[in-house]
Formats: sequence, C-alpha cells, structure tokens
Amino acid sequence: MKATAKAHTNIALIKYWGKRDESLILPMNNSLSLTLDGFYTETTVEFDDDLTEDVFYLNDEAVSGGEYNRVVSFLDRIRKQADKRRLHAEIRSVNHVPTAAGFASSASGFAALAAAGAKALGLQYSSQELSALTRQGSGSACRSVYGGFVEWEKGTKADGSDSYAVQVTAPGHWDIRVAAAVLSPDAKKVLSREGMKRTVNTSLFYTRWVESIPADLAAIKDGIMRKDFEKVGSIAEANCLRMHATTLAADPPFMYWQSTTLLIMEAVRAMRADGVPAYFTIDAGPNVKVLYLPEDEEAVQQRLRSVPGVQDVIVSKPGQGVTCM
Ligand code: 2P0
Repeated sequence: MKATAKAHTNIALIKYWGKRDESLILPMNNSLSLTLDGFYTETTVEFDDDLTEDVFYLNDEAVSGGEYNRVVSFLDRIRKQADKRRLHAEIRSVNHVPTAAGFASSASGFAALAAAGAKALGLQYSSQELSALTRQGSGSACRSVYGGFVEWEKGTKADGSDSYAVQVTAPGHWDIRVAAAVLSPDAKKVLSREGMKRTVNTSLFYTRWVESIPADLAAIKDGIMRKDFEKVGSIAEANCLRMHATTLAADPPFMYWQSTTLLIMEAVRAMRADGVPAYFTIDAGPNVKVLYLPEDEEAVQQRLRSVPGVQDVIVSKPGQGVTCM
C-alpha cells in the first residue's frame, strides 16, 4: 500500500482563469500548457492500518492547517473510490525547485499526489481518469498528468466527468525553451483561487475573456503543429495580458505585477526589437516566464539576468508527464 510518483509543473500559454463549479473545480474555459522539466515534485504515499490520521511532510517538514486539510480532502476522494474510507496515510512530498523563491507549484504537487495515492490503493486509472481525479485537487494540476503541450478540456457536464486534460503533442515534438525569471520571494497578496473567483464575479472584462478563448486556442494549436514560434509566442503573450486585464477590471481591482515584472516585460520586447524572438507569460504572481528557441539561450539568459530585481533564471525544456516508481 505504498507508491511514489513524480510530476512536473506546467506553464499555461492559454490560461485557466475562472471556475464554473468551485467544489468540483470545473473551469469556465479550456486552457493549454507546456509541461516543464525544470520543476517537479516527488511524492510517496503509504497507507497504514496503524495510523489514526493522515500525516503530511513537505520537504521533510510536517504540514498542518489549510495546506494539510487540502491534501486530506483530496485523499478522501481517492479513498472513497477505493472504498477504503477509514485508512490513513503518511504522505511525503519533496519539491525539486532549484531555488526557494516561491516557485513551488500546486500543479506538480497534486499530480504526483493523485498518481501515488491511486497506485498505493491499487486503483487502475487511464491517463484521462487520472487527469479528471487530479483536477479535483487543483485545476492546473490536471494538465501535469501529460508531458509536452497539453489542453484541458473544460467539459460541459455538471458532474465534471468530461473535464480533463489531453496531450496535444509529446515532449519530443518541438524543442522550445522556457526561462523562469525569479523575483523576490514575497507571498502572493491575492491567491489565485480567490483572484479567479473575484474576477468571475465582478470583472467588467470577464465575459470578453471567455469569448476570446476559442480563437486563441485554435490559432495556438495550429502554431504548435507547424512549429511557428512567433505565432505561438505572440498568442501566449496576448492571452496572458488579457488574463491580467480581467484582474484590473475586478471590484476591488487587483494586480499581480511588481515593478520588476514590468522591467522584464520591457526587456523581452527589447529583445524582439533586436531580432531575438522571445515572448513572456505571467501567472497569478510577479514572476515572469519567457519562451524562446534553443539557439537564443545565451542571449535570453544574459538579458534577463541584467534586469535589476531578477534574482535567478531557471531554464526548462518540455517535460514528461507523471510517472510512478
Ligand atoms: C493556469 N493559473 O492556467 C492559471 C493561470 C494561474 C494563472 O491555474 O483553484 O492553482 O487549485 O484550481 O490551478 C492557478 O490556479 O487553482 C492557475 P485551483 P490553480 O495555470
């Protein structure tokens, strides 16, 4: 009754932003991501008849409070499916992130937890079923079940059974790179869960955001198939800006960017003006990820490291999907 799994995080190029069902984690829109090899979580789940409650260690430290409760509720879903409701587990998770700068991701965490938890209880899931289960821990995590470019299909059913991710292309399809520029490790002021809820409920731009997704998705998938880097990068950058625009039009308004975030955005645009194709994308925080081609690795790294306030730059290639050991 013990299993270990490894999952990589992913960066959305078409963002998931807003839920239609908060409890089942069903999104308002499809999203599309690239799984990254530079950041991953390894999780071991061991069920034990002698335990009277779950215990959860993250990077060797016991976790309690909200984070612990979220893991326990998610394990409850797996226990229910295995009809082992009273069986408790020791969960040990290690985040392999090359810096302590707030890059730990719920995506790799819940994908590894779902795979290890299900395997430890002997549940045999297809990737699609595992993705739908993982989604219920954290939305973006359902995309980390697969490597390469991945689309999360929002689905239309009320029970969420048709809301899961599918692979668009395998990691070997196209060697593009993502540089993560690390800013100050300040805690997020508005967590993504709360931020998306406020945006759905109050943002003047939210309807237009949802309406803009199908065209972006069709165009970016065409760009991925043809390996048209400028097309993929420019759509990703525009989609990111639109997501952040919805937060500016929320009530009360909020923004995730810091001054260094803007400096990096300017540096990326300056690189393009100098003939280096590079595009940025930003999630629910100040850190910036930059898409570029392998031949521009040195130029991009140098430019990003020269921006005041950038503490580190971590490079990723397309990563693999979740694996069990
Ligand atoms: C994404 N983000 O597509 C978007 C872009 C942040 C900005 O998914 O509430 O941790 O657990 O489903 O997946 C972050 O939100 O939220 C996120 P929950 P999650 O990657």
